[in-house]
Amino acid sequence: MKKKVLSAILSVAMVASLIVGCGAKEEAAAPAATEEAAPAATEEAAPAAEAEEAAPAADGELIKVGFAQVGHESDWRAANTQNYQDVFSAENGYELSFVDADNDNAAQLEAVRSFIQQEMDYICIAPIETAGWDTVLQEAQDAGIPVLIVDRSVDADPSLYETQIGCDMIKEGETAANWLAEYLDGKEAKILVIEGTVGSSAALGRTEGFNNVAAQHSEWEILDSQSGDFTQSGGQEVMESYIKSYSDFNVVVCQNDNEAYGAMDAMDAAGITYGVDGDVTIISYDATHDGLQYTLDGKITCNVECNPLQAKFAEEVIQKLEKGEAIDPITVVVDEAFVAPGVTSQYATTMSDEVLAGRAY
Ligand code: GYE
Repeated sequence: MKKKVLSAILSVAMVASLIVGCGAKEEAAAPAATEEAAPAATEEAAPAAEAEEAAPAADGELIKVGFAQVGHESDWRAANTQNYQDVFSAENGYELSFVDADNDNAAQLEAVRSFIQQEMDYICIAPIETAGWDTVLQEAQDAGIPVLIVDRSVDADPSLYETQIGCDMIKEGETAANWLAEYLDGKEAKILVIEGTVGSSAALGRTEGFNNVAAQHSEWEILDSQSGDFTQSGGQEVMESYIKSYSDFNVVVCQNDNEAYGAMDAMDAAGITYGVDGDVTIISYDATHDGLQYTLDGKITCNVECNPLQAKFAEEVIQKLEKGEAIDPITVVVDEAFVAPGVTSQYATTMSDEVLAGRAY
């Protein structure tokens, strides 16, 4: 099992609200709510400096924010949760109510309804799926509670929420495929895709973006595309089944780093070589610390970033709303991509020890 020290540290920091036990991050934990986030236990995921400037509400009371989080499926998610808990701290003027929906749509809707009942000042939702949000968003609007859609997007009427903050998933997919075209330079590709959670904007967008570019390459064939649910075990299971069904493939696209770890385990067990010196080229998304370590090691050849440190953008929006200032309807969190040493690309930065050292999550 490929694990990392930071995950373990974060797991300890979040044990009260999130994780059943250290090293058991893929076992289902019941959705849990906490009043006020535990103080950060790590330097690594420290909040951005801007967060420290946040002022408490004008009347001196803490601003009540409910955060309906997707779950704890990945290292990206753990870093995103920690970042919200750091930024929306009591010291910064907030009372954060955090719910881990454990990738369960019904639990996430219930969390939002309970935030409405508790009369939160603001509600942040990282929607598991894009669909099914209109009714509950209308309920929040009727209750006069502003909603911020964070990380992933929804397909609801934008007048039902204040703003959407997140990465451009379609662009990430296009970056991955543009890089692949540059890398293969006209060579044939037989591609297996391990998608993220079905119906999530992260999976939909990365698939759409990749396919947009793939459509221009008649020398590419996408053999299969199945969901690994953004988890390591999901990535491993899908890869094991692909290995049984397909004997001839040379590219595996994993829609997040954790799926890539599982896919690498499956290929190791089957004696399939991968990476810059192997038979199979792996593309991953997220560019978390461990993902970039594998990229530096030449195992993942291209890793497209999605930055989980997004809480400061939500905090900025809330501060503006507190002051009655105008806000942007969309904030796009900027990404880049990274490639293994020895690979150069117009789409990506070549990995080095320095780049890895700068990656805290
Ligand atoms: O890529 C994955 C996580 O929504 C961007 O969700 C996020 C995705 C991220 O589980 O690791």
